[in-house]
Amino acid sequence: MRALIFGITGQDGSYLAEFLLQKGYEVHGVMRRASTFNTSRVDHIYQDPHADKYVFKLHYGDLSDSSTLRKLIYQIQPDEIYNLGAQSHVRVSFDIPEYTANITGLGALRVLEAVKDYQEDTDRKIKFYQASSSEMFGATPPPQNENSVFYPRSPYGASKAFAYYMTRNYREAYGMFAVNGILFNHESPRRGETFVTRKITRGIARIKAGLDKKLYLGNLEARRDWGYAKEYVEAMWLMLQQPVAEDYVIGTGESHSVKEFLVAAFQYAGLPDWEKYVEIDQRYYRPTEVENLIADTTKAKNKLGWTASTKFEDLVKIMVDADIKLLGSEK
Ligand code: NAP
Ligand code: F7E
Repeated sequence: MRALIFGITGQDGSYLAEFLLQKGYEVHGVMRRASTFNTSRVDHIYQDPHADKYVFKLHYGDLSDSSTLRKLIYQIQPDEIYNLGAQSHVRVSFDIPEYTANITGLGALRVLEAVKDYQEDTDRKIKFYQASSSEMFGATPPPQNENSVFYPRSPYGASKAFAYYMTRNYREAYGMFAVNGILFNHESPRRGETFVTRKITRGIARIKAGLDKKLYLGNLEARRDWGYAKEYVEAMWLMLQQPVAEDYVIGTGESHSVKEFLVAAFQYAGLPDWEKYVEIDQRYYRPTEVENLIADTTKAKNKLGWTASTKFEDLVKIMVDADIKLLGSEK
C-alpha cells in the first residue's frame, strides 16, 4: 500500500507516517520549502534515498500549487491520500483570513479535483481523508456529533467547513471514497508551541528551569475535548478501511477548561501556586470564541471500534514530562 500525506511535517502527519510505516506502507509526504529546517517531527524516520528499503519519501509541494499536487498524485499513484495540510491556528486565522481560506479551504478542493481527474484518466481508485475539525461546530452547544449543526466562529472554522462540504460533494457527485474525520482537539509533545496546551507545558518547563518568570495567556474559561494525537491517527486510517465512505466524529467525550489544564499541569510539575506565574494578555483572546466542545463519539465506537484511551490527566502528565525532558536535553 502507498499513502500520500499532505502536512507530513505537522503533529498529526508525523504520527500518521510512523503508524503507516509500521503497517508496512510506503509513505510519501509533501513538505513546504522553507529557509530553515522544518522536518524536526519526522527526522527520526527520515531515510537516505539510497537505503535498501526506501519507503519514506518526502517531496516539495504546497497546497496553493495545483500543478505540483497533480503531478505528485500522478507520479506517486497512491492508494490513500490524507489531507492534513492547513494553516491550522485559529487565532492566526483572524490575522490572515484570506491565506487561511486559500490553504485550509481551497487546498482541499485542489487535492480533490486532482484525485477526480486521476481516477477518470486511469483505472485506479484513491481513498481520500480530509482533516475536518470540531471548530466547524463552533457555537453549537455540546455534545456535538455527525448530525450537529455547523456554526464556525473563525476564518479557520469556516475554511474547514468549506473543505468538509467539498469532500462530501465529491463523494456524492463522483462516487469518490472521500471521508471527513471530524477530530476534536488532540495534543502531544509534538504539538505546535503556540497552541494552548503546549504553550502551558513548555512555559512550565521554562519557569522551572529559571528561563521565564511569567506565562501570558488569554481566555481561561474556554472548554475543550482534549485527546492524545498519537491515538487519533489510527482513527484516520480506520475510516479509510471501512466498506463505505462516511464521516466520523473523534474525541474523548470529556471537556475541560483551559484553567483546568493550567492548574493540573502546574500542580503535576510541582508548582501549585500557579497564579504567581500566569498573567492574562488580551492579545490572546479571539474576536469570536468557541466556548465548549465535547465529542459524542458513539458512531466511531460502534462502527470503527475506536475509543480514546488516554484521558485528560494522563495527557497533562505526558506533555509536562516531555517538555521538562526536552528542555533538559537542550540545555
Ligand atoms: P499542524 O501541526 O499545524 O500541521 C499542519 C501541516 O500543514 C504542517 O505540516 C504544515 O507545514 C502544513 N502546511 C501548512 N501550510 C501549508 C501549505 N500552504 N501547503 C502545504 N502544507 C502546508 O497541524 P496538526 O495539529 O498536525 O493537524 C493536522 C490537520 O488536522 C490540520 O489540517 C488541522 O487543521 C486539522 N485538525 C487538527 C486538530 C488538532 O487538534 N490538532 C483538530 C482537528 C483538525 P509546515 O510544517 O511547513 O508548517
Ligand atoms: O486554543 C484558549 C483559546 O489554540 C484552545 C487547532 O488544532 O483545535 C485547535 O484549535 C483554547 C481557545 O486550539 C491562549 O482562546 C487561552 O479557546 O490551543 P488552541 P483551538 O483554537 O481549539 C481545533 C480542533 C483545530 O482544528 C485547530 O487546528 O485556548 N487560549 N489562552 C489560548 N489559546 C492559545 N493558542 N494561546 C493562548 O495563550
